[in-house]
Amino acid sequence: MIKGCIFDLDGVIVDTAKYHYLAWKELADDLGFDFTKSDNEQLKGVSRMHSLDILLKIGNKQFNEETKLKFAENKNKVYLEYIMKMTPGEILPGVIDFLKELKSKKIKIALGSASKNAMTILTQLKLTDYFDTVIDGTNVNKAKPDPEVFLKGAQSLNLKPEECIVFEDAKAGIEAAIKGGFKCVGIGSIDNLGKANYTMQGFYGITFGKIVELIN
Ligand code: B16
Ligand code: MG
Repeated sequence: MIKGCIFDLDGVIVDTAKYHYLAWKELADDLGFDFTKSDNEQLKGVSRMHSLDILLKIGNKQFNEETKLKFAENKNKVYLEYIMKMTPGEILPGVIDFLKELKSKKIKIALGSASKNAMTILTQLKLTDYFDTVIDGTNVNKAKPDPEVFLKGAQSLNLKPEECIVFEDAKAGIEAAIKGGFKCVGIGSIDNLGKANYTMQGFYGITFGKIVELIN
């Protein structure tokens, strides 16, 4: 029986990928190479430092650790400027109704994100009260596709993995959920997320009851 839901943040609750893109692009521009929106797809769900490594590989650039840490810190400053301007109007369609339905049915709610900025984003979107627990980039050691973030989420909700559904937009996140023994729903294209128990474009027009039916 499903007793909990664990949500990824970027790409599931809000589209922060566009702000990550603009901030990384600023760095690429400074370093003198092209970074396209399609390149940005490779950074979804990936940690900040790993994202930087991918970006530098695209630009064929190499730097020492100290410089890389500075780049990442600067990128985060730029990213946070965008985040601080976000409003609850940017929450993806259907998300609030879905969270309200979960609350009314006493289904527990966790966040399972790679982002170190997750709490700032939830606060900015006025969503913190919906979450029973938040597991993010500040309290995990192993990045997705390792299941650590979701296992910690389930543990913190006092639930077993098989009692939870993970909602994820990144392939690595779906792999993490499967490895951890969770049911999972992919948010996005079936081409990318085909391993999920069910894939949908977003939460608009769907209910928790319907999803439970579909994944069984
Ligand atoms: P930060 P998610 C991920 O969030 C993003 O998809 C990914 O693009 C980003 O690099 C990562 O968070 C780290 O973010 O720099 O804020 O710590 O999809 O796991 O919610
Ligand atoms: Mg994501």
